[in-house]
Amino acid sequence: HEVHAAEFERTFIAIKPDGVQRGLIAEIISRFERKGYKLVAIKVVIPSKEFAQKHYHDLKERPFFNGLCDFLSSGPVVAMVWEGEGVIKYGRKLIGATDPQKSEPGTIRGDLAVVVGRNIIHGSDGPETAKDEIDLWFQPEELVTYTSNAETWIY
Ligand code: RTP
Repeated sequence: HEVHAAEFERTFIAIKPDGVQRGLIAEIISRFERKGYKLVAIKVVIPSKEFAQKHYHDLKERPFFNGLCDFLSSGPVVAMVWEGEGVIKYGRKLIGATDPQKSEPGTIRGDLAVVVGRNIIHGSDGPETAKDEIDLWFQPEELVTYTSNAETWIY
């Protein structure tokens, strides 16, 4: 059938400062790319603490909130938007459980991280948060709509 980019969902994925400092950018991007998802926005940013607090506003009552926001703003983050069928839910599957002690081998956190406070990557947990997070991190014109030739073979 005919594939239109508009029918695919989008999710926000961020490589946190630990993933960047450990040289895991290409490794992480590669897993989403090989799966068949499409990169539609990417940039490197050092978020301010205020920005990190906005990103994690849902967790502001948690005891680890302050440390988490300090950490996210401690260095460069690779902010991305990935597009594809089921990418929000399946992206979380590629990432693995929040606590790397519990994530399965084969997942990004299972293979590449050890503790929950340094779990190298973030992914939106549902359609509403995906939309909110994309809007927080990106201007609309930073998102690129295009058809890749591979799509006709992936779908
Ligand atoms: P994420 O959004 O980053 O994929 O994580 P999540 O939904 O699986 O987990 P969430 O509960 O939303 O936590 C967000 C991030 O907070 C850090 N965290 N630290 N006990 C702790 O020290 C603790 N618990 C959570 C993690 O970096 C987690 O990814």
